[in-house]
Amino acid sequence: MTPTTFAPAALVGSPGPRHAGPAEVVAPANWQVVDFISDLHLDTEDASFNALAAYLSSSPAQALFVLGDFFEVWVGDDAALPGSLGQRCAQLFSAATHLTLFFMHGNRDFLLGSGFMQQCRATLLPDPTVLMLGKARYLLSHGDALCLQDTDYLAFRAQVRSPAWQHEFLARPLAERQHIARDLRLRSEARKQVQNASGEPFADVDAAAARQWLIAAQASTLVHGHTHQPATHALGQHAGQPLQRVVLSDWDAQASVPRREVLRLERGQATAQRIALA
Ligand SMILES: [Mn+2]
Repeated sequence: MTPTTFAPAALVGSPGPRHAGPAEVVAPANWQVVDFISDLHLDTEDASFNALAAYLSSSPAQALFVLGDFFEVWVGDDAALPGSLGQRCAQLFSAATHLTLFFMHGNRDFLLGSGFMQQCRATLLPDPTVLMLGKARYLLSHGDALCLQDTDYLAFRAQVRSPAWQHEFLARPLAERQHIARDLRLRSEARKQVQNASGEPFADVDAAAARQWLIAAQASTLVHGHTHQPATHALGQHAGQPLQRVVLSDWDAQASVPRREVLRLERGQATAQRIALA
């Protein structure tokens, strides 16, 4: 997928025909602070929505990357009807003019399209994408494609990410798409309960695959979400450089201690910070 062209076009480029690799975002010199969020799973204007609104109006960052599953479900940009959650979120993003905004698809909101990006004044990035901040190269991903043990999901993913499936799905009436999405959610919940009862751990990012992605992208840090297991994992070394993956937290307004976390990179600082929003 080529990125939509809403952000300054010079920021997003492909690495060129001479070397294969992911798309790249080259941070301009004025980006001192870059933030990342993912897995808000918004489906109502709850406390997470309010925290997001406060964050967007006050963040010291110059850029925000939303690495997937911002919405619990997205059935097409035409669902952002006046007064809907989608449109209210687009209003928040478009008002945050001090931020350059990027979105990546998650497994829930993979149908976010160029119409919604324009409403948000955001740019949709392919998964994965490299962010170059000074000399540092970060590989950004939602993370679902790296959970190699989740073979049922990967088969589903291959199906629903195909242009033919999406074209056919988006041609259906909105109400029908919402019905199908509800059905898929119920089935996914049921699957989760079976898995919980079995005591088997949920599929996590495959370390060898993550290393391969990093090496191919000439990056040392993978930043991803999806697993809802915030942590930093060492991934050994390559060419004398330590490799690692940094996992974003999900947001949960219902948790006993509500979770709403931003991962923050500052230019020239080796370590990312985790910021808990009030
Ligand atoms: Mn996800």
